[in-house]
Amino acid sequence: MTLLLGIIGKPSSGKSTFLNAACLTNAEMSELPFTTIKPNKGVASVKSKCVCKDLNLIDDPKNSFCIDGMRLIPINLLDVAGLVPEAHKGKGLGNQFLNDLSRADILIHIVDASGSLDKTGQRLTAGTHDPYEDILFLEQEVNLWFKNIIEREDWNKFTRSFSRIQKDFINALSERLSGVRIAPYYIRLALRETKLENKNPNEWLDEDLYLYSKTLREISKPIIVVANKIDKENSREILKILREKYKKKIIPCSALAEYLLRKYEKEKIISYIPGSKDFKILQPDKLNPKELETLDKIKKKIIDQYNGTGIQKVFEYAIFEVLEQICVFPVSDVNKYMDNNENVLPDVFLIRKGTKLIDFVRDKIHNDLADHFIHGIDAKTKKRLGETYEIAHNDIIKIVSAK
Ligand SMILES: Nc1nc2c(ncn2[C@@H]2O[C@H](COP(=O)(O)OP(=O)(O)O)[C@@H](O)[C@H]2O)c(=O)[nH]1
Ligand SMILES: [Mg+2]
Repeated sequence: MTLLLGIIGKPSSGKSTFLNAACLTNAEMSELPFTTIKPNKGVASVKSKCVCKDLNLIDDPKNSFCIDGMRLIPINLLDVAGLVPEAHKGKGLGNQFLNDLSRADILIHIVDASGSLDKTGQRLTAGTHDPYEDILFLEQEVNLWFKNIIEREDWNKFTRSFSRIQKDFINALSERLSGVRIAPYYIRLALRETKLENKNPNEWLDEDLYLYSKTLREISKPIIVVANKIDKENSREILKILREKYKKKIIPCSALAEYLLRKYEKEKIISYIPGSKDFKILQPDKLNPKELETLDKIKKKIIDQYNGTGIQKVFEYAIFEVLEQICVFPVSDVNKYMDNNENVLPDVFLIRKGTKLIDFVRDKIHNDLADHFIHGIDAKTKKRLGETYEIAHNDIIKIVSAK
C-alpha cells in the first residue's frame, strides 16, 4: 500500500497550497478558514538515487519515474479540514477531521511561521501569534483524540476484567483502536515504553492513560513540523525562536514559492526539478516585470538561503528518516534486471528498514507467491536469499516460487 501523509494545521496555515504545490493539483486555496471541508487528495513523490546509474542501465520505470538517475516514488497526500480547539470533542469539523487522519502513516503539521493568524485562522498583525502554541495545541489535540478512542465511556468497566497486562488486554485494546490502523506491535511497544506493562489496567490513573495515548500516538502517527511562509518578512526571526523552544527538527518551507515554480515549470516558462536548488528561466518574455521580480526573490530569499523551498525535504525526511523506509526493486530476470515484459527495473517499493524478504513478498507482491516461496536471488551478487533475509536499501531481488 502506498504511504499516506496527512497534512494538518490550523485554517489558513497553507495546507492546500502545500498539497497543490507538491502535486500540482487544484484544491481551493483561500484566506477564509474552512475553505477545505472535504479532504483533498494528491499524489506527490519522494526522490531516491536509482540503481540504474551504478549498473549502467537504461530503465523502463512503471510504478515510478526516473529523471537523471533519480527515482521519483509516489506517495499519497491528504489535506484535511482545519483543526480548532476541542476538535477531539467534536467541535468545528472535529471528528470528521480526525477520522480522515486515521489512515495516515505520518502527519505533516503546517505551521504559519509568520505568526499572523490566531488559533482559529483569523488574520492578526504579523508576529503577534506564537506558532509554538500551535505545535503544543495540535499535538495535544491528536493525543486526546487517541485517549478518547481508548477510554470511550466505559474505561472502568472495560478494565475491570483485566487483572494484569496480558494477551487478552492487548487484543481488546487493539480492537478498540482498529479504526485508527495501529499495529498490535505498536500497542505493545507503547506499553513497554511507558512502563505501564507493569501496572494493572484497572489501576491506571487519568495521567497514565494520557501518557499511554501520547506515546502510542508518537509511535504510530509521528508529527513533523513544517514552518511555512518563510518568504514572509518576519518568519526568519520567528523560526529561530521556534527552534529554541521546540528542540526537535523543524523544516522551513514556502509552499507558495514551490507552487509558483511548479506552475511556471508546467507552462515551460522555467525549467525546475522539484527539490532542486536552482531553476532556469526559459521564456523571460512570457513574464511581466513583477513576475520576474518574484522569481528573483524566490531565488535569493528562499532557495539560496534555505537550500530549496522545503517541500521536497519534508517528504524525504518523513519517508526515509522518520518512517525509515528503504527501496527494493523486484525483477524476474537477474541477468538483465527485467520483468516478464522486458521492462528494465520496472518497479520500486518502499518498505520499512528491517523487513524480512517473506514479509515483503506477502505485503507488497502477492500472498500466493509468499505461500509457495522457495527462495529469493540477489540480482547483483546472484546469491540465494532465504525467507528471513533482511532486505537492504536498493536490493534488486528475484522471487522464486513453486507457482
Ligand atoms: N506568503 C505565503 N503565503 C502562503 C504560503 N502558503 C500559503 N499561503 C497563503 O495563505 C493563505 C491560506 O492558504 P491555504 O493553502 O488555503 O490554507 P489552508 O486553510 O491551510 O488550506 C492563502 O492566501 C495562501 O496563498 C507561503 O508559503 N507563503
Ligand atoms: Mg485548505
